Amino acid sequence: MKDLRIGMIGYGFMGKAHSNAYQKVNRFFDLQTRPVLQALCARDQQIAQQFANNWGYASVESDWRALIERDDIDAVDICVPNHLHREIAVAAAEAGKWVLCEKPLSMNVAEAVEMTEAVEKAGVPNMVWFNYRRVPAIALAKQLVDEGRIGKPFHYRGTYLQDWTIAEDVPQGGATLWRLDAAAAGSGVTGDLLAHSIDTAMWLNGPITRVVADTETFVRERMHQDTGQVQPVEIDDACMFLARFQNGSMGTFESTRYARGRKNFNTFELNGHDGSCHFDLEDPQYLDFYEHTRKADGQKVEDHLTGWRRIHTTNFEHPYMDRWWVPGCTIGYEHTFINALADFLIGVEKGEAAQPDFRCALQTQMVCDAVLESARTCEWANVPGMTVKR
Ligand code: SOE
Repeated sequence: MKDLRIGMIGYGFMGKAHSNAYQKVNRFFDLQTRPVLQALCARDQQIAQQFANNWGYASVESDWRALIERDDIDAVDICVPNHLHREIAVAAAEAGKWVLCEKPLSMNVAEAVEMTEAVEKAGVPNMVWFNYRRVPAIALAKQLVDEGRIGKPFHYRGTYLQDWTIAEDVPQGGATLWRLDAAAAGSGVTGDLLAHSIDTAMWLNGPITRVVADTETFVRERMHQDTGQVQPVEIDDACMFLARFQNGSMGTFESTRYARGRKNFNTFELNGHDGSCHFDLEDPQYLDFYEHTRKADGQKVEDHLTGWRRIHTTNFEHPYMDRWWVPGCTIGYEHTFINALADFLIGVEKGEAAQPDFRCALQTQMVCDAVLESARTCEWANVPGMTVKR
């Protein structure tokens, strides 16, 4: 068993989710690597210490550069607002650290390219925490695609809806609300929510080649917590786009933070010649599957038993579930991070980089940038072609 000494930068929602994964991964997965919570870094020393005490970090730092310089840190985990990802990731890679980065990888493609080149030049293991791939029901959808059960794909439909920014007096900037500040976030729902949808879509259905998009900012001014001033809101509150996939299928995507009642409504449906599947994160144990049924001779038919099947993805045979509880007992949001970390560590141990790594997340960033460009120009935007492992 080899220790992997973690230097965590950030202490918010994702700092907790990742710290929890480091603590639990060895209890549920057989690994040769053991993450050790070595240091927690946050600008405010008192907050850093409180977080470190609560989660069991051995030490604290208030400057990420000092953290990266330490010889007793093997891997740096970036859980800070998006505008800080690039500088930290590049410095960490140059210092020879493994780099794990919260999504989206960066503010834009130019940054993502620089970060990808830095980790590849340094030859350090790297990954981006697109955790939803590790929901058993979504991983099962991938298995169905790979098994040929969906067949030639025609349509992909992704939605990611929330409602937490409807009130006009929600400020921008500062803890968690930096997501409303374009200077810290880069974009609104496109980078924060659609990046998840795009990652899942391209994992299941291959590369997106072109898009046409429309965005809206419903609340145009909000008080900024850093300045106390009412400032323009520069992020997209909502975004809808049409997409074409390389395999010839058509896609629609919709995301907003103004869908009253929708808290974390992340759904997709894929329709192919031989079947369809549908997933909804607000009901995450289930994958809905429609199979164009087969006769014994292999012919496909519809008959009186044909219909959608709700698969409760808790059998030992379902992805990840042989690591958790007995059939019928569910896992939840936190476990997607533990599953993601396990895949990453197993990949490094086997010498086969687990996906999504930085290069894979760069392709997602290319789609995000194309979406925002199309919304600006009101024209279709091409996504640069690139071959990546997914
Ligand atoms: C935004 O509200 C958010 O926290 C995203 O930043 C996460 O990536 C998503 O998983 C849940 O919603």
